[in-house]
Amino acid sequence: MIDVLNDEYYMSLAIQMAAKASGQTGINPAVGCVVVKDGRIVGIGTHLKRGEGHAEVHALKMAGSEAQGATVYVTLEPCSHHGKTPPCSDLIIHSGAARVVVAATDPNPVVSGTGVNRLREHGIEVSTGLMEEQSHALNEKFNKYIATRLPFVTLKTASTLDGKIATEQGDSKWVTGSVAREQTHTLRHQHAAIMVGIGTALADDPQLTTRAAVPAIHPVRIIVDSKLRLPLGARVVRDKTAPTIVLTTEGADSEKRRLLQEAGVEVIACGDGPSVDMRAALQELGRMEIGSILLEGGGKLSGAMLDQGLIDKVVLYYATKFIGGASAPQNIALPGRAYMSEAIQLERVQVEMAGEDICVTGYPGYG
Ligand code: AOF
Ligand code: ZN
Repeated sequence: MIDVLNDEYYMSLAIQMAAKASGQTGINPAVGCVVVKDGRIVGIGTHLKRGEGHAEVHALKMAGSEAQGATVYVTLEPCSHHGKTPPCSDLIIHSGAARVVVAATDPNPVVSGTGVNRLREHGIEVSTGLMEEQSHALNEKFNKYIATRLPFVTLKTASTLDGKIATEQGDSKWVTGSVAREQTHTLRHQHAAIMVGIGTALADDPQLTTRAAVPAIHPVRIIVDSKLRLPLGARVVRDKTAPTIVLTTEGADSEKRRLLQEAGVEVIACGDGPSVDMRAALQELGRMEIGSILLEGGGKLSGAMLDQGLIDKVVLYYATKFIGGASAPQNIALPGRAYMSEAIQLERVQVEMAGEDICVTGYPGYG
């Protein structure tokens, strides 16, 4: 008999554990696993780092011989392939577990249903789909990257209600409050890279590091700089807190390129046009195993990428203020549409408060 309530109880624990490790597994998914025998939790595990044990490995090790006849709850289909680690489905089979409850199947083309099939072939009862949505939400970056080899791009902005990110005089401290700023650092932790345009880098000389209340990882820093205007004295060049990549064009000054490289910056030319070919750039970053990018401005780069259909998700903070100014910079400078029918429609929209600010999240539909 399948007891859905019980199943949800354990699966939600597995989801919670996975959620806490989200952001630290690189291009791998965040996965949690709980092993239950006769009404007792006998093993728990989370995938913590790419190249190290999968969630099932830790949980089954803890369970030991108690895994015999047990139920295994896992937020992602157990793998069936030899990657950096051996297949989890074989481990489950050898453990003697009787039943496996899976939240989501693994979109990795080398797994994709074969893990579940293997378990079934060995007489293990398998059900899938419990809390699938939560598992998907946790792994939206992995799900895109593993299927396309392109990084998942989240656009984050912080503006006034009239869409301004600074005043006409350039003052931007602070647009939003401390809660929104703290959440931004969590977002940084959850992405492999932070990206900004050269305008933002010149205006703010940002560090682009993660400064959250809980321990956090610094993403790779990416500056989009078609003419290599980034000063050698910029903080992202001088401080060695995290690697820095500059995306530029073939036509950029070769001497400046050499100087930046000497200073430890990786310079990548994408396209020979006047601006960086962002589609080619994302392909290159994907090849470098950068699975997710947090785009933090400025408005022109954000608008151009949204226009090209390169943004997967938006997180837009709005301070409940107006500052106006025709020349005050805009959060998203999207090239104008002639007709409402050409608007980019945000889908799966959620609105919540972040302290005193409004946070709108959603997924641009490019259909
Ligand atoms: C699982 N449990 O906890 C995770 C899985 O290179 P590897 O060996 O780490 O394999 C990575 C792939 O394994 C990854 O792309 C995804 O398909 C799956 N991740 N599978 O059974 C886990 N993290
Ligand atoms: Zn595995």
